[in-house]
Amino acid sequence: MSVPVERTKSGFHQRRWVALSGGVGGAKLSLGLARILGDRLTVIVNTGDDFEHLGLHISPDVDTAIYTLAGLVNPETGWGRRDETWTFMSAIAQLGGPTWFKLGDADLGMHVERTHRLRAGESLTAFCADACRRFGIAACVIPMSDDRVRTVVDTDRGTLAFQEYFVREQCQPTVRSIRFHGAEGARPSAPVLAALADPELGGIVVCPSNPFLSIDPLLAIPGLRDAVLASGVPVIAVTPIIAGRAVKGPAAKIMRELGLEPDAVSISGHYRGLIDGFVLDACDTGQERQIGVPTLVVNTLMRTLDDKIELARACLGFCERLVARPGRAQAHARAKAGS
Ligand code: FO1
Repeated sequence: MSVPVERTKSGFHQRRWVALSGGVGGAKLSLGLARILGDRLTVIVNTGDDFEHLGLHISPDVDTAIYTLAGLVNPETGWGRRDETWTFMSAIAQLGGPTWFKLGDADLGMHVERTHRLRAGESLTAFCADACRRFGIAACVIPMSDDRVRTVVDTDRGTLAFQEYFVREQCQPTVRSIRFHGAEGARPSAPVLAALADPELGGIVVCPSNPFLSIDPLLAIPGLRDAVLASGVPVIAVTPIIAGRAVKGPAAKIMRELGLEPDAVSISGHYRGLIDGFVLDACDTGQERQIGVPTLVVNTLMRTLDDKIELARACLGFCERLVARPGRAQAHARAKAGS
């Protein structure tokens, strides 16, 4: 059954909405939200995964968001572009260069142009806005900051830069801790702060991205975390764990390594003090009793576009039924001090 895109103007359309997102899982829900909200959606994206590779500035989660919203993403991987060719990678391999991080030919255009424009003094935020316009994306995709933040993973095989851990080592090392270099001194850009302080803001949706690797880098930027806490609108989070397993990626493995049970209760606990509501999967019915905020139990697995739109609509409706808890900033500070 096809889910109708909103035709009549419901409450959703009167307001603006913010999604906080990492890579593939976050982009899927962002696409559902974008189909309903169009230019009333701002997606604030993790840049802790960014790195310099082969002389290029790679911004994987931002590109995943842009390609997904533009309908250009590779449906098999969830990252990179569909119908990609790999001549550049073959040439690098022939010359004995590094091939562990795969850059397709069309994708390469994004990295080359971005690197060139950043070196010419353009901000990452401005480049993303221009790319969105050129790809015909109505929603705003904004990097969390124009300042350099780099996720590093302390493991049993030493400290690894994020992409070394994630792609080169295939998330095999055991994680001991995760840090976000530069986050303490980083500032959210003006568009990030404007989106979070918009008087028309209806709510903030924390996408089903890996909380530890993909959402924590955003929240580690003090100005961004404070803007979310001060927003005065409901904040909800969607679980990336279904029946004890991550839909994609190493979230469940990392949780076990950090001494946490990989379930919805732990994920909601991780966001304690930040969120006013939590969305868990129907497979995990029963866990809502252990979650200390109002819950919504729905299908959170997004296989089709209809699934994405349906989950997005459920999230917006849930958000509209919630009120932002007064004293959220203080509650969050207490939760962090106690954890
Ligand atoms: N992920 C992989 O597992 N292997 C790759 O070779 C790879 C290349 C790649 C190139 C461009 C891009 O935008 C993303 C890419 N990703 C790749 C995905 C990316 O490393 C991760 O999914 C995210 O950083 C985690 O959200």
